[in-house]
Amino acid sequence: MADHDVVVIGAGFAGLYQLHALRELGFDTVVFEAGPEVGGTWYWNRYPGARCDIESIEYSYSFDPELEQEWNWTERYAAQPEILSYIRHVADRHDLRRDIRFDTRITGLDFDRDTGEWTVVTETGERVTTRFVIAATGCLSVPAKPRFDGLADFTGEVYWTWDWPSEKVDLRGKRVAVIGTGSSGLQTITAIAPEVEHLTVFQRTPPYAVPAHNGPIGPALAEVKQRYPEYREVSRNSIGGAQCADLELPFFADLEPRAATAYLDRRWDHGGLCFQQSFYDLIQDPQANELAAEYVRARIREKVKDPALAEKLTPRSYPIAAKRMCVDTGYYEVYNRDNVTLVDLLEEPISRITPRGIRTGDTEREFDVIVLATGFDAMTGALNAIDIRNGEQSLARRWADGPRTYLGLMSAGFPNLFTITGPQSPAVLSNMLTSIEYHVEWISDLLVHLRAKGLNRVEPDPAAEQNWVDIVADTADLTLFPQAASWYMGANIPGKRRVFLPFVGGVGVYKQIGDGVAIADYHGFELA
Ligand code: N01
Repeated sequence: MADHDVVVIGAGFAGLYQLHALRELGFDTVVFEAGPEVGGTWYWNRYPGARCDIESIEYSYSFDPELEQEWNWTERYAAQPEILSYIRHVADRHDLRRDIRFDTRITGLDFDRDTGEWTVVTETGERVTTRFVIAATGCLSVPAKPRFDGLADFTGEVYWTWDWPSEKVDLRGKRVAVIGTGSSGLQTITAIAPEVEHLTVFQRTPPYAVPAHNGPIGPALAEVKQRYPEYREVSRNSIGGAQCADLELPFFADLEPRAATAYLDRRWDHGGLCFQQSFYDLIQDPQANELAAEYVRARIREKVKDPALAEKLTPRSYPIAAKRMCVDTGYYEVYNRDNVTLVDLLEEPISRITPRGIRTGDTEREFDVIVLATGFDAMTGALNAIDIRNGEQSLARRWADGPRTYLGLMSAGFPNLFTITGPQSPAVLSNMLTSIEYHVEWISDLLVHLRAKGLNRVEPDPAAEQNWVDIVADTADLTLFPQAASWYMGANIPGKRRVFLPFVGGVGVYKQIGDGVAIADYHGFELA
């Protein structure tokens, strides 16, 4: 008899809801969390300016209607401290902490085919057995740590955005370097520029950033609270798991040029990631994509006073939205400040970090602080960081040529092991909260179904899995996504096989497939 029915790994948004859902259903469930507190991503990523790029009204749980009514977001896009307070509040409200083992990193999972149990191994060597394991380990939780020669010899302070100290870091009067201009870098740069003596940004690939138009949430929240159930239903059936202010989504080819630009204007003025839904086929039609890309380039030229600098900040080498777009609050304007310098690494790559600063070519710039905002080993990193075995094979080995899953939920040969927002599900292409809730509820329903039938084992049929792997790859190939060297493709991790990791078909389509599979007696899964 196993120690537990279910072990959940991770106490972020996904793990917490999974614990709550299974506890309500009467499963003996325990959560292991590597950190000392709930929150996952939102616990660790506390760098200056950290903020969600999905609107607060959407980036919240829908499973608890009272919580929906009682919680009051203050801003259109919540900052990290507010999101962490929310997660803590949920943990307290549902008394979740008593079933969470903090400061306990899981390093191994071993499935015994004879007993049908998983042995879960912690960093300290403790072993716990369980019938089911649910990895709620996050999509962007294992940092990419690019090698910078000399970093260890730097005599100043070094901070990684994903592991920012919890105590205040005083950057006033300091010469600060930031390496990386994805979402984390961009938010850090915008927040610290007014504070530091001098900021030098080391940019390799310029991002496309759209304005957030962030501000107090105002009456919008009260209005949505009156119709939250219907509102959520629309989001669950949308492309991205969140909705745009106007739901109209035209095909580019149906629009006259002036009308197409008017759509871009509307989205730009509204702000946020909905810009990439200006046209239904923005990420498929190269012409639509180029129009949107050129639109952003023109906006950058408007915002940055120095034309040569504006050009360096202008993305040209990849389609817009093929790398995750950034949502900014005054990012480009930062470069109009006298205390900010941009170093274009395409012109002068970093040769090494020296004890006093950073050397590019023959130039050495001196710094007091280096901030690294260099991204994550996305989607598969956290799973591959655990030695997951089924007696014969390791999951990492099986996934050497890219993840192999059925619906992003399970992998053949690894029974009773689920992933929440795993690779080959919409996950990072969606509002994570919508996708998390869908997976938690889908997995919970399946466990109830197994229990009701007196069954205790489930795994994908290899043919169904192959089919899904093909669907994920084929649909991605219909888009412009593969044209960018992005973390969606695993391109930021040396040696990682380049395959498109999430499912591009959208949250609503994915839900239809997932619901259909469940209704058809879990078609494509072997239940035993
Ligand atoms: O990471 P990234 P991130 N030398 O991979 C550069 C979510 N998120 O942490 O593009 C020099 O996007 C790299 O350059 P390049 C969101 O989904 C959300 O910023 O590889 N530079 C790039 O500029 C996001 O997309 C929020 O050429 C190097 C940067 O580092 C995802 O997390 C906030 C380098 C990495 O950018 C990841 O974002 C934060 C090297 N050796 C994160 N290696 C919000 O909700 C890498 N770079 C707003």
